[in-house]
Amino acid sequence: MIVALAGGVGAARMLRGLAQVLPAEDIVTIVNTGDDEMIHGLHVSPDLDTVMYTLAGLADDQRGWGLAGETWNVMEYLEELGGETWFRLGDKDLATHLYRTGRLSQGAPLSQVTAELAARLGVPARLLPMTDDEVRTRVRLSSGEEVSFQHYFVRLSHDVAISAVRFHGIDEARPAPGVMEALAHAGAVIICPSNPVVSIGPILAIEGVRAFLADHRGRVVAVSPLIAGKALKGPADRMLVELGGEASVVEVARTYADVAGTLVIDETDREQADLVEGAGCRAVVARAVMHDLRSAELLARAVLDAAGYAYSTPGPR
Ligand code: FO1
Repeated sequence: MIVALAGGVGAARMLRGLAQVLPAEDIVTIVNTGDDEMIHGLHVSPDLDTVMYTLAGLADDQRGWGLAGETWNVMEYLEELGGETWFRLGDKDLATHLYRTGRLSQGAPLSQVTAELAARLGVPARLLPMTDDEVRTRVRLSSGEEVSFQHYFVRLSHDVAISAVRFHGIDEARPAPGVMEALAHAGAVIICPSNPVVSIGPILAIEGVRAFLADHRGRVVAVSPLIAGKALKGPADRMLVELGGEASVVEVARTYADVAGTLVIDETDREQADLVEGAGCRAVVARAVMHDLRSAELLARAVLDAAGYAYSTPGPR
């Protein structure tokens, strides 16, 4: 069994690749919930939904969030009414949010609600929120104002400089049921190519997770979300620079060196392999851009090989 630590789109693609290679019951995914927020009174869990919809084959791959074939009647009417529509919830996606919020208000924990939704959507792999407790990523803009993560990411199109990030509630948060057990039984732990600061950072900050991985870093493999100094999607490259680092695989290695023995980097970053090793991670070079299912599968194989994880499905011809 392997455990994957996951944020949004990059992680979802990696997981789709892993699901081509391993039986679904051998994959447990621990998902960031720091991006969660209440919008229109509904509990939004963007990373959980991106992973869930992708593994169910329902995601809109172009947009990177929400459902394919979505309609927007509710948002259009809300706009006519003068309501706020900067965060767009499609008509079908709204049903997911009504279900989640309804069950949470009945007292069901997020891990339980996630399991229910995943089962209804036919997602075979296990999805665990990092915690059932409330953790909210807060972003300090260079103006000094502090805003919620979705305000920064969606409302401001992450087009503003930042000076700090913090995870409100992290000190009181405990790992969701199954998180530490999955890590304890994992033959390998994969840190998906997600934003190291705001997607993987909150998971590592949950009590016990960083210390556990540090003790088992030999079986932890991270995949760089930066390729030739750029994030394929989202602001990871700019965030690393604005927070005092650099946009490179070497910076990713510095961020993960205490928890991951190996960092998988793209072929275009091959020349930085020695610097990655100097920063504390063994460097493994692979094709890290996932354009389609095939390239995601090949990357998954490279990552499992880097972890020394034995799997039995035959390789591609
Ligand atoms: N991202 C946007 O850029 N605009 C949106 O209107 C938007 C709506 C949305 C609704 C549900 C959902 O699960 C995700 C949504 N996202 C939207 C994506 C999301 O906010 C971010 O991509 C993640 O938080 C970053 O991982």
